[in-house]
Amino acid sequence: MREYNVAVVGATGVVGTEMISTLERRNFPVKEIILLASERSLGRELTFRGRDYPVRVLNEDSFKGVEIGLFSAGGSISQRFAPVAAKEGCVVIDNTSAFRMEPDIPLVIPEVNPEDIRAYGTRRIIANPNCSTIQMVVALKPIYDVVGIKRIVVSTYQAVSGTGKDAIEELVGQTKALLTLKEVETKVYPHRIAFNCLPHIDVFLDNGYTKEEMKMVNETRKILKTPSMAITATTVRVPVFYGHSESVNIETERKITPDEVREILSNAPGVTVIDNPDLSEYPLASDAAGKDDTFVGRIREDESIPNGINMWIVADNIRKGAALNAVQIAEILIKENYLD
Ligand code: L14
Repeated sequence: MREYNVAVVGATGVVGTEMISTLERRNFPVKEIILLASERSLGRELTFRGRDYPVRVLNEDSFKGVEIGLFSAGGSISQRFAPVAAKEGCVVIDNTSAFRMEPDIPLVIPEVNPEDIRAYGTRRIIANPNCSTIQMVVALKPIYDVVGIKRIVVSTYQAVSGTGKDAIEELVGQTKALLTLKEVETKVYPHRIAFNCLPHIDVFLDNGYTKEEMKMVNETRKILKTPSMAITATTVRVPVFYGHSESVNIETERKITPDEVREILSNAPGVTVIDNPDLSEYPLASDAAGKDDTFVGRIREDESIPNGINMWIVADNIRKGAALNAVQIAEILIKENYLD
């Protein structure tokens, strides 16, 4: 079997390290792994398949001979280096929001629109959607295919790991400080995240929504190819380390019962239904962390309208929300022979 030279950009980060372990876990056909990060990580080594590899400093010459680039080092790094990698013949799978909404860049969830991958075309960049978008659309697409969806109302409960290591440390530090009556330091987020909920993820836009909220709206429309679907989002940071949870309300075109939704989702790729309220069984971030699937439960009728369904959707934001989705895209590139 052919093997490929794979670069991980942002290799020392929360998503980067998960990308490395995902390549390993899924037995991705890696010929050579190239680990790239900023100067801050110089001197570090990371393990891949039992061997230690040095972390190299990302620069203009990093992509010679690289065939697949998994980028997760922030939007400005992607803006600058994804085109450099593409010029060297590398296909970039970009985990940042830098290119997602550009019309000639595919935005892909493998369970939803794998056929869009082949159109990476001249720019040689494929965008990985936002973590909150991915898990919601993985669960909604099978329902959309059967009865259509008119409107989505979503509120998220997002883990701090999405922001990175500093945010994980901030939640640990603040929790310890509060429990030992010490002074609380706040650096990463504008307010204390420990024992709190912050209705603020990414920056605020002119319309009063956050950029994270508008990513959910615009990315969902692009992936489903429904440019005018009614979607509204409220994204909230909660003191959870791994796993995003979402309360999702949909209004469908045609009537569907909760039993039918459970049946459809039980057969949907990448979805596990956990819905036994009598036994207090429903998806939890603490159970989803470290797993690949998207978990759906609390499926029930929205009794305030004729065709409404409510549900609770949970996934590991670093796995399906980032690293796993990116590696799945790379797997399709290979399997379908989309790489030249
Ligand atoms: O990829 O949780 O658009 O702070 C940017 C915000 C990822 C999550 C993206 C967070 C997100 C991140």
